Amino acid sequence: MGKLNIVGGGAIGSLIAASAQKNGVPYDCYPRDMKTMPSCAHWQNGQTTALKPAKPSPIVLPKSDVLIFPLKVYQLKAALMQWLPYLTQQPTVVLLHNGMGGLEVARDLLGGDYPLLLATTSHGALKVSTSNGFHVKYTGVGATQIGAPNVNKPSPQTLTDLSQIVPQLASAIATLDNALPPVQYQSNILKALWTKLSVNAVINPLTALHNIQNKHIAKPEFEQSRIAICDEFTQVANAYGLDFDALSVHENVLSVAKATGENYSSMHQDVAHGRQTEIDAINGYIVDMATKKGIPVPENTLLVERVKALKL
Ligand code: KPL
Repeated sequence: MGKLNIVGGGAIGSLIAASAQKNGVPYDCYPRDMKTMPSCAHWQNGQTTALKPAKPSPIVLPKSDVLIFPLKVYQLKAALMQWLPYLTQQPTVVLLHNGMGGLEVARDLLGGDYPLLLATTSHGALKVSTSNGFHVKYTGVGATQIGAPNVNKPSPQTLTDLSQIVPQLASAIATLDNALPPVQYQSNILKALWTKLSVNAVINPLTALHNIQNKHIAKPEFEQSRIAICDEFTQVANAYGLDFDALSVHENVLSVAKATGENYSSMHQDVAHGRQTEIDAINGYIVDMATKKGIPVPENTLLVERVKALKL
C-alpha cells in the first residue's frame, strides 16, 4: 500500500493526517504555509494526536502513492500546477472540496485519462489558533463518498468491480479508508457531488448572509428562498442528465441543516474570518451551468451577488 500525501494545512487535510497517524497509515503533509500547519489534533473523546513534521516542497511520488488535495476549489489550480512536474509516475490524485469545478481544473491540467478520484466528506473539523501554534479539532463524525470520474462508462458498480478494472484506484480508496474511515465508493460520484452542492447552495449563503447557525435556515422566513434555490438547482441538474426532484432536494437540505444544526457553515466561517468564500464554486457554479443551458436562475444569481457584496 502506498503513502498518503496531503496537500495544504487546512482543517480537513490536517484531520486526515492526524487520523492516518493514529491508524498507522504512512503519510506526509505538504502545507502551503509551514507556520500555520496544525501540530496536533484533538479528538471528541479528549485524546490528542501529534502530527509529524510537514514537508516543505513536493517530491516525485511513486504510482502506488495517493496525493489528496483537501483545498478550496479556487486554490486547486495553483496547487496542481506546483505538483504537475512531480506527477511523472501518475500517483492517484484525489480532489476533496466543497462546491464544483475541481474536475474541470484537474482534467485541464492532468488530462482526461489521469488516475483521479473525486470525494466529498461530511466529517467536521476546525483549525484553531492556540498559544502553542495551530491545532485541529474533530467537530463531527461523518463519512467520505468517493468515485472515479475518469473511468469509462458504464462506471464500475462496486469497489470489487473497480479493483478489477483499475486496481490502482481501488487501492487508493483502501488507503484513504484505513486513514480516515469510512470511505464509501460511489459508482455515480457526480450525483453525490451534486447532492452535496444542493445542500451547500442553500445552507452556506443563507447562514453567511444572516449570520446564523445551520439549524436556523429551517425557519419559515427562509422557506421561499430555500424552495427557490432547490427548484432552480433541480432544473439545472436535470438539464445535465442528473435525476433530482425538487421536493426531495429540499427535504435533504432540511435534514442536513438539522443534523449539523449547531455548526456555523464553512461560508459563514469564511465571512466571519474575512476569507474569500466558495460562492463561485457553489451558487456561482449553478448559475454558470444554468447560463450554458439558457435556464433562468434568479435566486442563485442574487445570492452570488449578495455574498460577494459582503464586506470581507
Ligand atoms: O458542508 C457544509 C459546509 O458548511 O460547508 C455543511 C453541510 C453546510 C455543514 O456545515
